[in-house]
Amino acid sequence: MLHLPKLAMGALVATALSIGAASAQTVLRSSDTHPDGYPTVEAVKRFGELVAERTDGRYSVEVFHSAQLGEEADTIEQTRFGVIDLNRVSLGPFNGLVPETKIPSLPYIFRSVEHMRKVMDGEIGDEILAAFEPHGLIGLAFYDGGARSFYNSEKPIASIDDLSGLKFRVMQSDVFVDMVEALGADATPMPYGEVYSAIETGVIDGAENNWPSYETSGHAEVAKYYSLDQHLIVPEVLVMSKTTWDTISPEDQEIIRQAAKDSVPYQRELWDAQEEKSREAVIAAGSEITEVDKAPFIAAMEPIYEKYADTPELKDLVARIQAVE
Ligand code: BDP
Repeated sequence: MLHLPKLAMGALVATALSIGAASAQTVLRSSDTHPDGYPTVEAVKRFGELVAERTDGRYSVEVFHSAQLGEEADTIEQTRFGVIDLNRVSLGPFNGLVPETKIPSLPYIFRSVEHMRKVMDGEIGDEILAAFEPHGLIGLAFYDGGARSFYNSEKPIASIDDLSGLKFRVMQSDVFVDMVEALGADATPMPYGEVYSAIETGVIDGAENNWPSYETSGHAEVAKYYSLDQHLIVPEVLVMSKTTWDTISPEDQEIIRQAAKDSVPYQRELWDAQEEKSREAVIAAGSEITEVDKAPFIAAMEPIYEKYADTPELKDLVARIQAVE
């Protein structure tokens, strides 16, 4: 609920009269799979505060965390159709819809988190944000999702050979299915919320994710072997429904874009702290961490690049990302 002082209220009413009542005090609903307090959830809340402040309360944001609005594949569809206004999701589940998102989702495309930040903060990032629009979404900003590594309930993984015969859950994208299969393991795409019980009941042996997700999802409780292969550094993205976007004045659209960008440094600060906290927490709770020689993993990914960077434009995108120092 918004509580505005009288003066601000007067200004709000005047603005509402001049640009149409439909945009007065609109609460934008935003989805996130993560629990309250998670860096992405907190960053979207901060974004909402900036939006409310800068639009004099014409717009505010309510974050529905913990997958209250559904699992990501479903909430993405609902966002495209304007049922949900905003969504914070990994780029992975967009791979089938927005071809450009496949490239920053390729294994080992980024040399480090710093490399990823530099690319996504620059021209290439803006180009990928713009690529959402023909698909009913407006890309607003990228957040950090750290590096993802494999974990499982069976044994420590120190080499590619150790992966053989194990079954891993991946996000819903063919890129990740092929990635796991190229390493000689089996892959099952599955919604995030189903992974815990799938590991617990032995339907799968493990999954792959960053430290904060590994901890906060509880997966660490049922899959204690975590291998630091860091095969993916997939950015997270905040998108808005184009249906909602089109009801917003150009001035407020600009405010919303800027507020999203302005929430990025805050998310990164929270992210860095959370990674460390989660890593320490899972180790204290008994997770066993294995160092991995990444070179053979990187070499095994060559066919994935050939298959998914399958147009001159996408090949060029790979080359341009790799060229960023
Ligand atoms: C987390 C991402 C989240 C994905 C989840 C997953 O933040 O958007 O849903 O991984 O593996 O790291 O599905």
